[in-house]
Amino acid sequence: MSAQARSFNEPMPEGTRLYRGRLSAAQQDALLTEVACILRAAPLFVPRMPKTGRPFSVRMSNTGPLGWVSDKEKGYRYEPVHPETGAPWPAMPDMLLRLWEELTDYPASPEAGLINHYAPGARMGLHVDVDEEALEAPILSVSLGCSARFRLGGLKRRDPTISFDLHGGDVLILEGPSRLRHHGIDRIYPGTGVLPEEMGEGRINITLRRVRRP
Ligand code: MD3
Ligand code: FE
Repeated sequence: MSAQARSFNEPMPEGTRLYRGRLSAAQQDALLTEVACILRAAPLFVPRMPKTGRPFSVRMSNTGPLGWVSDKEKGYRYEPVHPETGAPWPAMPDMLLRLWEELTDYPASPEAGLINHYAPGARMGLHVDVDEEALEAPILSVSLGCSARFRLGGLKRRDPTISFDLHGGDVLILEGPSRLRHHGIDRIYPGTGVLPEEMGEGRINITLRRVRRP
């Protein structure tokens, strides 16, 4: 059996829930239309690593009251406005708020919807998400467009990892004992999905996060 076939059926660790094909093709199209509208008001920007200023290969934007940003000078943080336009982030689509309500039992709304855009060749190295004060809240991720190879590790950087593919329409929830796991995107698979014309070829991932404790 190939590694790919084996990992496909791998049981998810505790606190990791994968809803394959949770969004229908029509729902994915509707959400992508909303994302296109958000990106016209809040264009994708290139985040930079703290201290070195090295650019990410993924471009980002945000929806909701807070957005994740990063630059050389001030590093990783949440801000209420776009780093280049200074405008507040566009409101979070109802569809995403409803998905959060339906799939999580967290008693408050997500504050940040981080939009990641992966062009062919873009990747995201293994990392943990720890910039949120509300670490007891789940993270909900929606994949759109091209498929990607996702890697999920443990609490320590060198812990063993499992890999599986995320496709357009998949929803992944990370909570409890999985909330602080390392994770990353090794690659996207060009030609496996479509985005609206103005976004070019690639993959969009939206992660919903609660930042402050309610
Ligand atoms: C596992 N994004 O924006 S989403 C990120 O596909 C990020 O764009 C990836 O990692 C992407 O920080 C992965 C799935 C995800 C999100 C948060 C997690 C997996 C996670 C937090 C803990 C463990
Ligand atoms: Fe992450």
